Amino acid sequence: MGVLNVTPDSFSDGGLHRDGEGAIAHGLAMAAAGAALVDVGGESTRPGAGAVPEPEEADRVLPVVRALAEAGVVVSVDTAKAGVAAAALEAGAAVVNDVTSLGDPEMAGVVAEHGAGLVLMHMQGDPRTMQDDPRYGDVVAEVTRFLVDRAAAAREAGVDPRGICIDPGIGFGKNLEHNLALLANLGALAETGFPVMIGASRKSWIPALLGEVPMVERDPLSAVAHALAVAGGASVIRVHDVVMGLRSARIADAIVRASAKGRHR
Ligand code: HH2
Repeated sequence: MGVLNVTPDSFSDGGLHRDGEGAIAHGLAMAAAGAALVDVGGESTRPGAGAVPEPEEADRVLPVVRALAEAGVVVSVDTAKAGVAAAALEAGAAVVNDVTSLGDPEMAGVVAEHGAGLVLMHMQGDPRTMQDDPRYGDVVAEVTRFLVDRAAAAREAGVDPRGICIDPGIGFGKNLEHNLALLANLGALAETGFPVMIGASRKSWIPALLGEVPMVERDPLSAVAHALAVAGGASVIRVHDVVMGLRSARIADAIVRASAKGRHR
């Protein structure tokens, strides 16, 4: 999944794809580079980010969603608002990526009505305060339980369970230790039977672990984490650099498949 932020303030690429034409070109380029999905977002969820009013978010994402869908790109819309999701699905999006996991009570109904796919992500708290002092007893068990519960709620509301993907939400109300525990134990999530998505791209776990690393140097480091995530059971990685993400995921996937085959000899 390629990240396409049509925002002025996203943490790593804010302002880069603000004008519609530039955003569309970048989305087409990511699809041409092999992204199976392009994730279009109009509201930053970086720590401290404020809310964007619905009409403004819709104005940002809809022309981009429409143009990419018309060009045959499979589009997901990164939104927590059912109104934006509905308009994006009408405009041709196929998937809703909801970082609040149905925080908007209308969201599941909208996804069900359109027969769309749904990404459910775990977040502790909200973006304004989530990194202040996140705490868990057992982070892996709590995140898994939450996502299974949200998937059941989506299903009850009529969402096709075959279209549900779960995401532990790297960096969303998690300190370094929490992020590493989740990345190291993706098997617990994969065992739920839902495909697992990981979005570790360029996030602050990198400087938390290594000390300051400029944004432009973070893609290969993100690729290491994503490759390990694929080896650990992730099915989808959400990346800014699609070429690097895809190549590293394919290497991890090939090694895992070879090792599975080797066991049968
Ligand atoms: N991370 C971000 C946004 N949406 N969705 C899912 N499912 N998983 C993630 O890890 C995830 C997400 C944050 O990254 P980015 O879009 O690059 O930044 P911003 O929120 O500042 O626009």
